Amino acid sequence: MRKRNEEDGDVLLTAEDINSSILFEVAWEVCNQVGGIYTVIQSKVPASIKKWGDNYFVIGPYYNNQVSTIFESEPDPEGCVGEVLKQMREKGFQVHYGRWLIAGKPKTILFDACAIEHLWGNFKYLYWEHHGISIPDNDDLANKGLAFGFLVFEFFRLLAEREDLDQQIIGHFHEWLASAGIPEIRRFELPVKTVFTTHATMLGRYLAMNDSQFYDNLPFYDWQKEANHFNIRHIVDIERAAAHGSHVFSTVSEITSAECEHLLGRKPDVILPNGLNIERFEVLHRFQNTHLENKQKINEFVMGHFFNNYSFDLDNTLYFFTSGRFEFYNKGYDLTLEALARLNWKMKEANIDKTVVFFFITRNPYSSINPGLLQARALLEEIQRNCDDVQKSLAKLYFEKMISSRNGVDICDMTELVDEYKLIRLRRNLKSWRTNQMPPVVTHNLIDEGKDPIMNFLKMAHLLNYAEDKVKVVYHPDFISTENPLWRMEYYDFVRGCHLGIFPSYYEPWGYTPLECCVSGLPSVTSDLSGFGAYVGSDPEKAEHAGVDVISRQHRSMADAAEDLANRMFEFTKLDRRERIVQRNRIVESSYMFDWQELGRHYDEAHKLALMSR
Ligand code: G6P
Ligand code: 1S3
Repeated sequence: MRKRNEEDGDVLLTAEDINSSILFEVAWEVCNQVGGIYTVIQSKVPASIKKWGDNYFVIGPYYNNQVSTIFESEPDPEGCVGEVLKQMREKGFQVHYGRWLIAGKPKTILFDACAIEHLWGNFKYLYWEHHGISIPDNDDLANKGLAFGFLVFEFFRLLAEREDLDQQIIGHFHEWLASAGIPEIRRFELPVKTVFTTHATMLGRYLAMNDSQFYDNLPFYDWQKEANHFNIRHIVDIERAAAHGSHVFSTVSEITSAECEHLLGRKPDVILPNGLNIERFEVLHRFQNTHLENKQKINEFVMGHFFNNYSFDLDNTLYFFTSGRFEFYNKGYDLTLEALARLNWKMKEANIDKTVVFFFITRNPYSSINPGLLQARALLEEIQRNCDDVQKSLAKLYFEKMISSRNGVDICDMTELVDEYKLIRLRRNLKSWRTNQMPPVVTHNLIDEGKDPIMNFLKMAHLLNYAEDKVKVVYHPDFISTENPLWRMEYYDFVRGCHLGIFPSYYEPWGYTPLECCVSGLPSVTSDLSGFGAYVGSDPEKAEHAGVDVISRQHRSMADAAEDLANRMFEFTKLDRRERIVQRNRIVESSYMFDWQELGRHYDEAHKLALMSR
């Protein structure tokens, strides 16, 4: 490709570039939520449409059981794209066209890779013959990704063949699962400008999980040996073929760029930091109320979880949390746990008159929600209903008695107005609710609690929700949702109701969680080994405004980093309510820095570089 030349000053995408091109953004997570890439594409759509208008499409996989609620079919669009979709159907492929039902409702093409399972063997043979890459039969996902890659390639081949197409085609591919078509596009020299963005490297993720000296050893790994060792050679091969085959290669952060250089053998041409669609997040002037409303919902959870055994002052309780996929070391759960044990000790020593409830929100196999917790929650709701009932009847009787009284304001003893039966019912409720059993740490029955590293640490550290602990822990091995009977709230509302996010990752190409805190007005702690942490931390003033505290993990012992994290949490517990409110206001005001309207310019640069490439 033609490398960017700073002196040219010509990397700005112009209106003419946009009018004369069609941009197809291809990702496995279009209409298919798996992880962080879904957030990238979905949040970026409004800004992409604002920039590209009608010349913007997204392409993803078709999963029958998943698309029904988020995808709406439409007749094929007029023009070349619609014609190609018809041609593909005539060839026997299952192709869907419509709108992805998210903000911006982008024009969406979905290819069904499962419907052509009979062709997978063929694709595998071709891929091996053309690129020397062999996909094993037992990796179902890789096979689907490969078939999807061939469908995308076929789409671009037919589109590029059309004589009535007078626009340049740009294919922007995200992550290895969507990128298998790139080497084919290049092999056939299709006139398609390709951009490949990797959001991590597969090998990096595995190595970081298994090597505590990952960053020091990065320049010295033998990628083939390691890929074979972890049994992910075919994925690394696809990743490398896409990285080397694309006109423009990109990733989400400097830290992952270094990883790409060493493990994939190509340095990314451009870094594409992730943003968010800020408007979606918060009506700015309301956000303090939103915090309070959602905190009250978390209070209900906490009452259901703890108060049948002992209680504490909710007005002096702080909610801290971490969340993400269950990668114990990569997400820094080990460091967080160590810091929590230290925080508990520090708060007790300093006699801090507050309680911290720390939530681990992640996903780990479980058989069911702890039935005891469900029952406690149901009983609590019944107590609440019965209290409301007493309150209502009392108000009515009190009112009637008062207006019929001849003794002025000195009326009656209220307790005599309450129906005996209702009081007995309440007493019974309370008796069956109270328990001597300690509030559990984990909310679900884990499949393998004996081997669970969070549980093992907590047991070893005796951080098990004793009444005297200042730090309580709730380990919730599932994501929060409105369908979950323990919560009945959305994850983002949960975030808004908390006070502090803790994300000291060891391996994190970007890391949306601290960014999500920022746009919700919450301060957070992250590490210099996360892409976002390093990005925001390179400008301390910016980091301070955004409420992001970046702790150093690189070249530092675990004990040292844990002490640092514990101290930062400890300092937060000393803030009073007014200080927290002021801090939240400042943070939310700075969130515009991470809006796609601002960060989308990096994507413009990648697309311009692609258009300039030969
Ligand atoms: C928001 C509300 C206030 C409330 C406060 C609680 O700012 O507008 O009415 O007192 O949240 O803040 P805290 O940090 O104690 O949860
Ligand atoms: C990846 O998802 P993950 O959690 O597997 O992509 C995300 C979006 O770019 C990124 O935020 C995250 O760090 C990566 O790890």
